[in-house]
Amino acid sequence: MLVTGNEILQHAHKNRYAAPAFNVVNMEMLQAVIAAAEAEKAPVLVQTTEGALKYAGIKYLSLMIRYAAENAKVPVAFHLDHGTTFETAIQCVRNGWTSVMIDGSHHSLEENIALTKSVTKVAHACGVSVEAELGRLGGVEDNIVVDEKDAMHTNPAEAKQFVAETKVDYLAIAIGTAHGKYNGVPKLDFDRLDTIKKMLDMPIVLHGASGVAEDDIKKAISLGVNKINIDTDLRVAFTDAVKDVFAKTPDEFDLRKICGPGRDAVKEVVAAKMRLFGASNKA
Ligand code: TD4
Ligand code: ZN
Ligand code: CA
Repeated sequence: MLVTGNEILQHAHKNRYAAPAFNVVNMEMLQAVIAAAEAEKAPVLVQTTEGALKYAGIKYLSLMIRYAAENAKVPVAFHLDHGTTFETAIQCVRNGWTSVMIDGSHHSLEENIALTKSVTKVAHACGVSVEAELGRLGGVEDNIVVDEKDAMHTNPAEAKQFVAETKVDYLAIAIGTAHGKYNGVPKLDFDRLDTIKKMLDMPIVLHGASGVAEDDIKKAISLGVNKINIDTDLRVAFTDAVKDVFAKTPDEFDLRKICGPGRDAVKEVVAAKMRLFGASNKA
């Protein structure tokens, strides 16, 4: 069934687990996520970036994902990941998304507050939940030194002010993760997470979670992370399976025999993440 992001994240916040959020760009990724969620009896967020909207088209994604969510046996929220403008966020609200992220993390605090506020005002009036971000995620190649790290990671006092002024439903924070593949092993700032969770007492979101050690994921959940974004691990699972098809049958040209194994591989990774996040059997 299609639900708002808030319905899933409030349940996760109260029951101290993390709802998984997976990026999809096509039918195979979507079907893999929904099939795994049903098999694991897990609530799930299906999310699309602006890049996905550009690739597939807003109407294609909207109709396909709404159909999948409405017919799923588990709660599914339909989320915009890293929306950068008021216009994109509201276009998604108009086209059936039930949760939108407005990412003003590259702006000044004041500008981030103003942008986020403009989105929460309209989205909340339409019954759509809102995620925002404060602090900056590392780039994958960044070799961040300690003082820079302190400047980039989410400031707890600012987070408190940000949430009070913007009325966002859940907040993405920067504690040392990065999007994409890591060069080394990321070191997470757990004390900061603990402080922010205690000060805010609301659902917290962790981005860039592909490649983070399983024990660190578990620790982050125990300290109050309630939504975890995974993209890279799914891309790798899909493409590894496709590479395997071509390694075994280099002349294959039936798309179903190429993308089908990709879909199966993604389903397995999604199910494993759901178990790791404590989301299995929470639907
Ligand atoms: O928000 N995300 C996913 C980012 C996806 C970027 O997609 P585009 O290429 O369309 O912009 C995450 O936090 C996931 O991070 P991960 O480390 O798992 O990839
Ligand atoms: Zn992200
Ligand atoms: Ca990552």
